[in-house]
Amino acid sequence: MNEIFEAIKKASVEIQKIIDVGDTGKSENENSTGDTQLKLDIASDIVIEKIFATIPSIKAIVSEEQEAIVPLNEDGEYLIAYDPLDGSSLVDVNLSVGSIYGIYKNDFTAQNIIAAVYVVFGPRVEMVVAADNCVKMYKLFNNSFEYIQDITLNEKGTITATGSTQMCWPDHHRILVNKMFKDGYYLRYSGGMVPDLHQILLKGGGLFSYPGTTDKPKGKLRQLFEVFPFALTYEFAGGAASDGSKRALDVETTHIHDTTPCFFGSKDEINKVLEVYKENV
Ligand code: P6P
Repeated sequence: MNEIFEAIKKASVEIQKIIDVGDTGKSENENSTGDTQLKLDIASDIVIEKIFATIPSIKAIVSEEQEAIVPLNEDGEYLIAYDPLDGSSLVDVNLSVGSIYGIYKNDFTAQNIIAAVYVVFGPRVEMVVAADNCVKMYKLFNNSFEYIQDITLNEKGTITATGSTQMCWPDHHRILVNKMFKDGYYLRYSGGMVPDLHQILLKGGGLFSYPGTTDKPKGKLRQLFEVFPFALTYEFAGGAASDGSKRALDVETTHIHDTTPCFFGSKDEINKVLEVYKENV
């Protein structure tokens, strides 16, 4: 799998250059989820696919920016689902964005995810690798990634990141969020999944929530290349991830662009989600 991590490092150096100089305008196209694709999305996707195509161990890829599975090497061992530049519209307001990669074996399902990587493009470029039950962070320095630290979550944290808009929250979700504010949690939400989840990991814990909402009953975030990679990362860091009723990595996938409600956090906060949802749904 090391050659995949090295490939992601190579792609990330290229993507950072695209962010620095790229055209942040809209393209003419939409992706499979109906999002208007930015030129940055497409350019980042092209970089990643080109580099992955040179790695013999990669059998096929799924990209947020492409409708179908892209076969690469018939004898490859790994499948990769990725979001090339999540939250790309935030580049225009100079906020952090990120790439997310889920590495799977045999099939694109939660049960088959074996590793995850995300890269934060912010004041610094940082790469986090979740593999073999641990989470390791690297920082880009002079075109190479240097190991910084392992990441572990406390049992309980202090941050709450609340997705969507209150108008679209179901009542039981509003009860949960209000309870957390009453318990003194700090709201930290940029609208970028990667930096928002990275902050909770580095600050020791809390809760990121993107529930089923009145406008998106099945949630907004995509299973294969957003939810499952972060669910694995949070579990390997000693936290947990849920869809509001069960473990996020027990969610069934029927289509490669499926979404799911999702909650990522320290164990105490995820237990709180399950408790409040069970009592109020
Ligand atoms: P909302 C960005 O568009 C994204 O896909 C994730 O990065 C982020 O967590 C979420 O959408 C934000 O969605 O509805 O809260 O603006």
